[in-house]
Amino acid sequence: MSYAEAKAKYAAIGVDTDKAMEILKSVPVSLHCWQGDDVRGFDTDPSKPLTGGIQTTGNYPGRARTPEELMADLDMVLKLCPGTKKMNLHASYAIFEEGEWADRDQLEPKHFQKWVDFCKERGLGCDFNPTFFSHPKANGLTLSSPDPEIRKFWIDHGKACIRISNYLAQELGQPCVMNIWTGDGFKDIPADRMGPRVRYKEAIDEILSEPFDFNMVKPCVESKVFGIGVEAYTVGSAEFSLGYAAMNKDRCIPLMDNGHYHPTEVVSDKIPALLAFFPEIALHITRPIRWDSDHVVLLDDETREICKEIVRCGGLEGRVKIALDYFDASINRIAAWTVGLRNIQKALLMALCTPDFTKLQNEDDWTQLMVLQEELKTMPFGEIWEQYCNLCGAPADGAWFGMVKQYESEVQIKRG
Ligand code: RNT
Ligand code: ZN
Repeated sequence: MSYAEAKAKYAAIGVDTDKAMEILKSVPVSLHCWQGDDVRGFDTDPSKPLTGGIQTTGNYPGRARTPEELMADLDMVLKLCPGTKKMNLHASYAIFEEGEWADRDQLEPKHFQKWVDFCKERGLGCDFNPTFFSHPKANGLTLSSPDPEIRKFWIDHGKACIRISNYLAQELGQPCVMNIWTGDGFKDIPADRMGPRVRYKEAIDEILSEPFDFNMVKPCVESKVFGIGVEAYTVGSAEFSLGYAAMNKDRCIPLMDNGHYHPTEVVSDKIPALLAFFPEIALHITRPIRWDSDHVVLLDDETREICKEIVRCGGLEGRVKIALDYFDASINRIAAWTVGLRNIQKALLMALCTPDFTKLQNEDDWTQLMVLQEELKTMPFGEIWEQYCNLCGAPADGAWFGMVKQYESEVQIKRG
């Protein structure tokens, strides 16, 4: 089937596929740098395990070990995926001069200048994350620590990250979403659940007292339900984070990661709930299997439903900040990155090629709604997707994996 034939089929159900592609082309999706090196970063000993309740598993060869390798790998992903991308960095990806090093509380914009150059050359915006994990001072609580010195260290880190986010936003001329996530919590039943939360609240208040323009720097708070080694209690729980964002709407937005809820809860349903109250929300899209396992995003039902809600709720006009957050070390990392990002693009395009069935719902015509929604699943979407890839100058399905295999044998496999 040709694109023209597929387009006609969609037109018959009231969908303008050209318009769908036009809209999607300019929607930024934030690409997490940390899939390329298993969340290790450049500022700590790469042989130390990750802390903070996150984990990568697998030992596939070819992990990027230096900024140059990571940037080269990112270039592959950027080339292999259609659509508008934005970079997403963690503070631990600071790039130091030979012999230079700065601890997290001393980080400066200059440590991200090479990333700014990278983004400028490619016309990308950049999002940012303070790194409250994988550090000697992050062995227990960070922002919620009862130890004032530890707490101050991490508050200073948060403030430094506001300044860096502002630098990224100003240099690149695009808002910078700065996400605050900590793994603060306890393995076993705490004696005091309130103290850490009050300290966490006050610490975020202090971080956000660092001056910034909310039009350019968009601080978020990301909630979580539990982590490995942090099973009994999470300081930044769903209610805590949502409460914080709701009480600080003039300077903070809530971030939902779909790996951070109980298994039968769905973020797709939470999107309109939050958008009824917040002008802007942020998402980390991932694939949890039984826990927050951060598997590569597939074109599965919930990914499609999340994208459907983003589109249906007007999220593409900037109200929903879309970012990826998964890390698999057991398969080729460039393929992992690419599969996930292409799937988000596919799911968004599918959502944009879905007729608005609101009228059927309002008329209580659930029979027809089911029939039409089911028939949509066998529409010739592949042709629309291929056309979109062509339009964006990205390879079609079937044409990109060979390039990854070639790069793997020529570049990645030769890394130690
Ligand atoms: C961890 C959170 C957090 C991290 C990244 C690396 O559970 O999802 O967003 O994955 O900051
Ligand atoms: Zn996340």
